[in-house]
Amino acid sequence: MGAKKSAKSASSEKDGENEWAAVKKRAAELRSQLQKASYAYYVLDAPDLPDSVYDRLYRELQDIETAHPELLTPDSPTQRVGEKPAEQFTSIQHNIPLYSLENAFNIEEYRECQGRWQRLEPDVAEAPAVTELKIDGNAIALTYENGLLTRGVTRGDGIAGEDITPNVRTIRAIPLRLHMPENQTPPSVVEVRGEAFLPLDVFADINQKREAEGTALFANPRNAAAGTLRQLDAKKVAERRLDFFAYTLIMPEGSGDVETPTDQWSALECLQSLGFRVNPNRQLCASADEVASYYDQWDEQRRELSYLTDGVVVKLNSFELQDRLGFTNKFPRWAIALKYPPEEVPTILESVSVQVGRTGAITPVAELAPVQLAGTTVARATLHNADRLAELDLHLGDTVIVRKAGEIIPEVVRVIKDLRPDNAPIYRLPKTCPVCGQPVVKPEGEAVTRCVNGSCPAILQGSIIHWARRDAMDISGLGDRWVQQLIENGMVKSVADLYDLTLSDLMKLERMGEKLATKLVNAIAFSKQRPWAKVLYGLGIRLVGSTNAQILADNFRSVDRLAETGGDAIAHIFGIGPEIAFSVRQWFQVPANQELIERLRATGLQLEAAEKSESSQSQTFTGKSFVITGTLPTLKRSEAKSMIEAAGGRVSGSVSSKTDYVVVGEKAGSKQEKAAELGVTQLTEAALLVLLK
Ligand code: 3B8
Repeated sequence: MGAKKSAKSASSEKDGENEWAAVKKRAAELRSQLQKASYAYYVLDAPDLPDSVYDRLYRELQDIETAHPELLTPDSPTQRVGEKPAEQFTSIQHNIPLYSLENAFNIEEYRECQGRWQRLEPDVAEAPAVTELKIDGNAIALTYENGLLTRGVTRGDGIAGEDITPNVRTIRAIPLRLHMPENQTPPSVVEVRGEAFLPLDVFADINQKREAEGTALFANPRNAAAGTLRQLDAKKVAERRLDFFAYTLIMPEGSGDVETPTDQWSALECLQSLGFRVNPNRQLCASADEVASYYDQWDEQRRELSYLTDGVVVKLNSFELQDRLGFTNKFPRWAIALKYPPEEVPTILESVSVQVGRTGAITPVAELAPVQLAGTTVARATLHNADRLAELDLHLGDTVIVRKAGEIIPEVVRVIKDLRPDNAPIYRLPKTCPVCGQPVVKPEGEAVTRCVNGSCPAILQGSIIHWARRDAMDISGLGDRWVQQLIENGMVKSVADLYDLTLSDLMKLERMGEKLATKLVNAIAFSKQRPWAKVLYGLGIRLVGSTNAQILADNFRSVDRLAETGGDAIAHIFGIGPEIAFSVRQWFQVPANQELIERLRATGLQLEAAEKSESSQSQTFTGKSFVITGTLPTLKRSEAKSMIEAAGGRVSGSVSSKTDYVVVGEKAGSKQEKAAELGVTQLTEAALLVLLK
């Protein structure tokens, strides 16, 4: 695709005017190629350009724009992230109000509503309706003038919203320029409305980060999306990976070369062809019965989606009929939200119990009057930690709202203070560990309260359960009830004791049969074969999750090497850093832990890496040399390095003619330039992962 020519070489070909014209043409070409690729990637879900090529084209365009700022256009793909934060959002009046939808809570209410419309317009009886998923996000309105995105506004109160244009520009599912067939003119003004939302995995990541930082958690993806849209720093918005589904197209007739749709179904198709992401799970329904089966079908199926839906939206398909029915002062008379039963319900807080985890973290748990919630009975819900408790200001006897979102365990989201009984006592976390009775501590700046007694039985129980995890030592059958008994009976005081358990020891446990006991003894014995990285993870050192354990095990091929290495040397491994290094150092300095290692060694566990397997001959990257530069989107460099090495490749620090591949990330500098100079193949992280597969 003639993408090789760089801005520089283009400029050396011709002079003056000619040169400028050529560069200008090239910039337009690049913009169009990048725009097409983004559309294929984000909207069609069918990438047609390798990331590496995309990145190269992107950078070429960036270079041109830096050299010739006059060629920079507002719809350039390089302009997705606004550099400077807006002062403040300005209020903007909507040309046409952003109405909200009337709610129906079951199919009967929908039929009643349809009956009311029908009394106004008898044609409603026979009229087809479009059903769409109701995305649980934030409505926004986008304006395109002569094909260019010029404005993005929140719903606000429906009459006026906030100008969040720089933030909207960071959303990849929103085109900066309408997609038009060659030589066709876009309409002079178009308004597109839709829902901006956060996918569930992105939401989970955000809250996980906030929990680690000790910042207040977002209650749900919708609030998180709303918070993100109103962020002042568009760069932060870009990091949050908002997504968007378009559902309304407002386009005056006879403007440009786009045919004005006459019904909702073709409007959705038109939106898609203009470059928007449109939810694919729509249906044209001929009757209320068909609406009912769509509603039932998605009540189940929506759980498989990567975003939250709280109902379906039913719209009469014909725009002509919509116009005849019009609006009440609040809602359209041709569309309704048919909601699913709420997954948040009120109940009474009866008491609070306290759990102690493997790290000593104290988690308050609400004991509730049982309620039906999303198909299950809920009697307990997490209160997370002391900070969250303080935020909620919980009193015993309070009416609280519990919520279950997807797979997540139920949690208490709010307290209805107006319903608080007189004299209801405030709940405070205990000052001592409920299991061992030792004082608990809450380090400044951390949200978590901890028991720091190394021999607290709760911590021991948690650490044994962690040790037995499938991704650690994989001891199947060692469940909570056995672990608890083993500890209570004094049979196990550390994970090393597991390896001394005999069949007859286990048979002493309540309800333990011979068959089960045999299985368990075998599973424990078998775990001695687990590799060093899994053992290291199983030890449960703070901040050493399974990935970090793998990195450490790859860099320190035995426990002795790791134990004798200074914190600095550990911290210098890519992906590890000082905090983790400190935690590792600290762990190995505790005499009890040193003894544990000696006992595990005596037991015959794998405390060093196995020799490289003989299969290394035929690995993907055998004999290939790699350089990694810049920040990769998801992998730490150390992770990329271990993956390359695991596939037989070598990773070095500098690019030379002997380098086979350069893996490039964000802010890749001179190494990438060198690679380009030498003609070394460049890979993005995505490309690397494909090759590794
Ligand atoms: C008219 C049509 C409001 C909406 C609408 O997924 C109107 O269509 C609206 F006045 O709010 N959350 C959707 C969704 C929301 C609306 C809609 N369609 N799919 C949604």
